[in-house]
Amino acid sequence: MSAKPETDRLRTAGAELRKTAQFRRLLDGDDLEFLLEAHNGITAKIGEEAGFKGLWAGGLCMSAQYGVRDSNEASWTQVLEMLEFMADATRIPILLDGDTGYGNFNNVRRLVRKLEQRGIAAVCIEDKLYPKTNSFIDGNKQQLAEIDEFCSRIKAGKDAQADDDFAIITRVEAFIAGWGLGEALKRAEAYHAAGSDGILIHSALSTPNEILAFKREWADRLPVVIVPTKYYATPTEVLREAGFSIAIWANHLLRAAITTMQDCAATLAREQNLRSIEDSIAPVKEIFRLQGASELQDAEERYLPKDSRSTRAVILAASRGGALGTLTAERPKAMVEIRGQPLLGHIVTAYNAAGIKDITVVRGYRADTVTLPALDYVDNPDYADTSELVSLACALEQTTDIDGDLIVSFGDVIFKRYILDVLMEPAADFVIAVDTNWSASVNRDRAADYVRCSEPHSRHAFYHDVTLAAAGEELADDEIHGEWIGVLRASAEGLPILRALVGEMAAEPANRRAKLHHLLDELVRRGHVVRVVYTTGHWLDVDSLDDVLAAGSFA
Ligand code: SPV
Ligand code: MG
Repeated sequence: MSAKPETDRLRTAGAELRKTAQFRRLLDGDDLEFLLEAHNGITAKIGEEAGFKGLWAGGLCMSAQYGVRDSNEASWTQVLEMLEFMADATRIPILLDGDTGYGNFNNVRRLVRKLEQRGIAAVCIEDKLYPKTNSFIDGNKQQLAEIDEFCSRIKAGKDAQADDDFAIITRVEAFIAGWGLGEALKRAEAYHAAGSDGILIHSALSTPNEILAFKREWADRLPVVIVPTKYYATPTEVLREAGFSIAIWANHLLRAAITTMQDCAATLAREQNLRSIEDSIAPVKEIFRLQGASELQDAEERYLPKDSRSTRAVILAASRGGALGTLTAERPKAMVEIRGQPLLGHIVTAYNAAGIKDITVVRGYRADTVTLPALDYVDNPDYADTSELVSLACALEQTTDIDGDLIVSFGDVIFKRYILDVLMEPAADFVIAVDTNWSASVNRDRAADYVRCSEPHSRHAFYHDVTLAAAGEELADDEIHGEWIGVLRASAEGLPILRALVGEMAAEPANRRAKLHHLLDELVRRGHVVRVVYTTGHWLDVDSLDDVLAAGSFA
C-alpha cells in the first residue's frame, strides 16, 4: 500500500486527486483495477467515458497509429507529443509504456522529467535493450538487459521525479525471453531494491501459468501488473483472486478500430456510395461532442466582444428579366452566367469579401434553379404580380433574428466590394450609395433609380452629411444628382423603422408593384434621414443583353 496519506497536498484546486495520486491508488489498492489502451486524444477520451480509471499508452498501438513498427521507429518525443494530447483530453491517469526507457539511465531521467511536465502519471520500463522489439515477435531471440545496468535506469528515474507520487513500474521480460521463474523472481527482486514501484510480469503463453506461478512466489512484495493479451480466455476472477493489482487491456481499442475501418473502407470502395455505411458509423456530431465543441461555443459567448453583431444581406432576385429573352427562359436574371458564374455568385463574392456571410436571397421566377450553396432562401410566391417592395417584405418576415445591420441589394446589380465598405462607414440609420457618373444624354433612355440629394457631388460635399431628398424614375434632368446603385443599408437601429414601413406599405394593394425607390421616397417623406455616399462607377445593373456583355468585362 502507498506510504503516503491522502492529504490536501494531493488535491488540485478542483478538489480532484492529481493524476499521479489517482494512479497510486489504482496500483496500491486492494482491488484488481483495469487500464485500457489508448493511443491518441480521442481514444483516451473514449476510454475515460467508458468508465476506466486509467489508461495505458502502449508502444504497440502508439507506433501502429503512426503507421510504424513497435521497434522505437517513432521517436520518444513523438510519443511525448501524442501523450500531451491524451493527457489534455482526459482527467484520468495515463501509464506510459516507456519501452526500455529509450536508452540508458540518462535517457530515463530525462524521460521522467518530461512526462511529469506533460501530466503523465507513471511510466513502465522493460528490461530489454534499445531499440526494443514487441514481446510477441520472436520473444526467444530477445536480449535482456544486464540487471545492474537496468537497475541504474530505475534509480535515475526515481531520483529525477519531482512528484513523490509519480510511479515507475518495471517490466520483467524473463518469461518472454525464454527464461524461467527463477530469473523472473531474481530480476523482480533487484528492481524492487532499486526503487521500483510495481512489477509488470509479462507472458506470451495462452494460459496464465507463468504469471500465476510468479505471483504465488512473489506474493505482495510490490504490486503486480499483468497484460493478458495472449491468455485472454482466463476468467478475470482468477486474476482477481491471485491478487494482481492492475490488468491492462493493451491493444483492444486499436484492434476494434482496425476491423471497423477495414470494413468501412472495403464497403466504400465497393459500393461507391455513402448510404451503405452511414447508419453504422458515428454521426459527425458525435465527433464534435468528443472534441468538446460546445465548450468552445460557451467560451465564445463569454469572451468574444458582445457587440460583434452580424450584418445580413438580402438580395432581391425574384424577377425573370424578360428583356434578356431566351437567356432567361429557363432561369431568372440572377442566374444568368457571366464569365462562367451566375450573376448571383458574383454578388455573393462581393458580400463575402466584405465579411458578410449571412445572405438571404428572395426567389420568384424559376426558384428551383436558384440553388447556390451557403445562402438562405425566401420565396415570393406572388413574384409575377408584385415587385421589389413585396419581395423585401417577404425577406423581412423570414429574417426576424437579424441582430446587426441589414444591406439590401438587387439580384441583377454587381458592384465592387469597396462600395460595401463605404456604405458601412456613416453612423446613420439608412445609407444609400449614389453614382455621380450620370448624364441625361446617356442614361435617360433606361429605367433607373434617380435621386435628388441635399447637395450635388462636389469636393465641398465631402465635409457635409449629404442626405436624400427624393427618389424616382421621373425626376427632371436638372433635379438629378445621381443614380442610386440599388444598395441600401439599414443600421440595427434603423431596421425596426424599415420593417414597420415595409410591412405597412406592402399591405397596401396599391403598392403591389412598388419599387424600392418608392420606399426610399416614403422614408424621406416621413422625415427619416437617408444618408448618401457618392461613388463613381464600379457597379453595373444588368438589364439588357448589352449589359450582359459589359458585365463580362466588369466581373
Ligand atoms: C504494448 O502494448 O505495447 C506492450 C504490451 O508493451 S505487448 O504488446 O504485449 O508487449
Ligand atoms: Mg510495448
